[in-house]
Amino acid sequence: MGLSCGLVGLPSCGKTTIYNAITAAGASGYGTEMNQAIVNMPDRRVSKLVEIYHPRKTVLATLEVVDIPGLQSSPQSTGRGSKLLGHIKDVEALLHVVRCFEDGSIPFAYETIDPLRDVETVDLELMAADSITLQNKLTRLEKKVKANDKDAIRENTHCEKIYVAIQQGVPARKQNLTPQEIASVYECNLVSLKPVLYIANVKSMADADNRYVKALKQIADAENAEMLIVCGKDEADISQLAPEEQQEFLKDLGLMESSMERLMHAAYRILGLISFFTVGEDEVRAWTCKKGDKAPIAAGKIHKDMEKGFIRLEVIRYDDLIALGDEASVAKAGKKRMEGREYEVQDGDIVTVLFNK
Ligand SMILES: Nc1nc2c(ncn2[C@@H]2O[C@H](COP(=O)(O)OP(=O)(O)O)[C@@H](O)[C@H]2O)c(=O)[nH]1
Ligand SMILES: [Mg+2]
Repeated sequence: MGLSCGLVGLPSCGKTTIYNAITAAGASGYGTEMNQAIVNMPDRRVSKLVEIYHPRKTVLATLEVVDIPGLQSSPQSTGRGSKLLGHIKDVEALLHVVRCFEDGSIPFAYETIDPLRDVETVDLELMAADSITLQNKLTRLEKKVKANDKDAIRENTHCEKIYVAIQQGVPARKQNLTPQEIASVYECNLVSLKPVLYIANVKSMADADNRYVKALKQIADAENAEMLIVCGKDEADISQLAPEEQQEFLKDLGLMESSMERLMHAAYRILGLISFFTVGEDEVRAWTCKKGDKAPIAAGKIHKDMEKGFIRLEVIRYDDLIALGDEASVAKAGKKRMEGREYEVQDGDIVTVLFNK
């Protein structure tokens, strides 16, 4: 495990509120401390599989969500927020919450609501941190470059290029970096390189197309990022209710599913994750792996021995199982497959691992 995403954004944009909605943890809104939780990945497919197998145990995939407070509205000094930036370094993706609601009673750093200004402000702070990281790396490389070390010279060129673009105000994730350039700054763990999911926090779904949301959508589109609209406050309240009641309220709000469910799925996507399943009377379980992971790696998520002694993978597709009703029918239809070490596990695969113990 260990993959996590962090909520970032200016103070009072709604991070803790949304964290509460995701985790139903009821964290206090005022803390300057970081909140952190392992959250179950909602997955309707698991519920369907449970209807088929009636397992004794059901386990969902999980994702770590961190509520990172403390980004300031005016990044002037370099030292400030270093602890916070450390937390940002620890997460693999950023859920960037942007205040898209007007409410005079809720203090905010600015008089006005302005998503572009807010996003730029947060990006500035991320880039300030990356500047320092890159400068340090460039200093470390100096000696080797002078000694004509080929690798160091290449890394130096890449780091300088990224550094210069950051000075011009372009976050690393928007620099269209090549795989080689990314490799050169891999150890820097640049925060402005982390994938971003934008979250437009609105008061109600009636505001879903207000001008602030539109402005944020433009920002997201310009960098090929996703944007989700959530009613942080309402969803946080709803998450405290019993599941049946939650459905009622969501309907009242005109929502089919909790936007937290959509949010979690989007976070999964930007982290490049997929789910596969193991099924049986004992347990129905969702597992997480990276898109593109080969069969032995995915099997290793279940048990390290399965990776070491991997022989092959029996795979059926979730959709085939649902369409045909049971495993025997899937097999009869010729849709049960045997896959080897080179097979890339797909989202929705139901697998059995054959391995040497
Ligand atoms: N009206 C309204 N208020 C919200 C919404 N989201 C958050 N708030 C309020 O805004 C204030 C700041 O939210 P909080 O989550 O603590 O912001 P954080 O500083 O980003 O963690 C709290 O009083 C919340 O109740 C929303 O969608 N609508
Ligand atoms: Mg907070």
